[in-house]
Amino acid sequence: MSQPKRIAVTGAAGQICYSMLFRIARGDVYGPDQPVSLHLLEITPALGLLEAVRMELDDCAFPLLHDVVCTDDPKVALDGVDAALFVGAKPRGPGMERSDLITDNGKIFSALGGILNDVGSPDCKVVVVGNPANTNAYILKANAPKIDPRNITALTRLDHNRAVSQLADKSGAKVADIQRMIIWGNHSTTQVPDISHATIAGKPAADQVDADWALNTFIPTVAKRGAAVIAARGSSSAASAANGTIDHMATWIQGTGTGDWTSMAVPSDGSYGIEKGLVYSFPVRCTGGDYEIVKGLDISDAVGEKIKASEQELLDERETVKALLPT
Ligand code: NAX
Repeated sequence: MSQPKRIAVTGAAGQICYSMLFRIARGDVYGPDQPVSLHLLEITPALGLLEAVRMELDDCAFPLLHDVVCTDDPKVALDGVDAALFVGAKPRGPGMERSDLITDNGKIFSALGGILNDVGSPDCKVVVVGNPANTNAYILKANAPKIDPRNITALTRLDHNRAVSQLADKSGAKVADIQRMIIWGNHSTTQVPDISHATIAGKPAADQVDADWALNTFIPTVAKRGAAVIAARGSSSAASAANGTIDHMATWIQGTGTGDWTSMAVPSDGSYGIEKGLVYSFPVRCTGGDYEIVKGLDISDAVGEKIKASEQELLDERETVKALLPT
């Protein structure tokens, strides 16, 4: 068997991680032949709860789980890891928007970015889940210049999966028949779920659902799904967020498969006129452990306007957190 891949996970005693760690330990990110080590980070008051998570991981006797490190020291958690999943942050409660969290959570990511810069491996693959995810990833990236900036990403795969599910429901198709969904922009209510290039069993989705639904029902339903889950369960999405995070990492590492793409928030290279460096969700193809933004897609005026509005929100968020960005 090969050397274990080391995966750091922050906020490891929280609700998303309770749905996620067991699946990582079973091989859902790196595949069924790759041993893994988990480096679990929590704040000091949550270490007791984290110990309970470790006990349950032990009790599963996962053949691929090489070892588990539990710590409240980010230097220990992030030291030389192959992947880092930044989940730990304050979650949204009822009636809160993601942006309400921006200042409190931004500070966590500037501090962790500095530590990742000191102890992280330059090619570590990073996904930020803690909200506001895109801007937290931006802050992390700005504070970790030694890490390959292309490897600092944020989660919009949950939104992508929500979009696929809504389209399947509306069209009566199977989820497995849907390809080439896109989430553009910020993981927020300005995100742009876009079926313009999606296919259902190889045929254009846009021919199978009406355009008014795609613009005026589908987009807000997907964009506000997080708030709908909070309203229904009194706390934010956990199992589906864990699943989205695992999908994000597994697709990045194992590939998108023939003809398909996925959505990842990645540093913009200027594609589609989006400001370079902003962590913005694009359609991406993944192969060989790397990703590339899908280029040259036609964008309608209606979608184009929304794409720019989501970019503007990210520019505004960047302005709000500028004190956390090194000059
Ligand atoms: P929980 O409150 O259940 O867990 C968060 C954990 O993070 C807690 O155990 C806390 O002690 C820990 N923590 C706080 N600060 C930390 C730090 N500096 N270092 C390490 N650990 C720290 O929240 P949970 O429901 O797991 O949500 C975690 C984050 O994911 C929240 O910010 C939430 O808003 C965000 N989400 C992001 C989603 C996305 O698609 N990008 C969707 C789901 C979720 O809303």
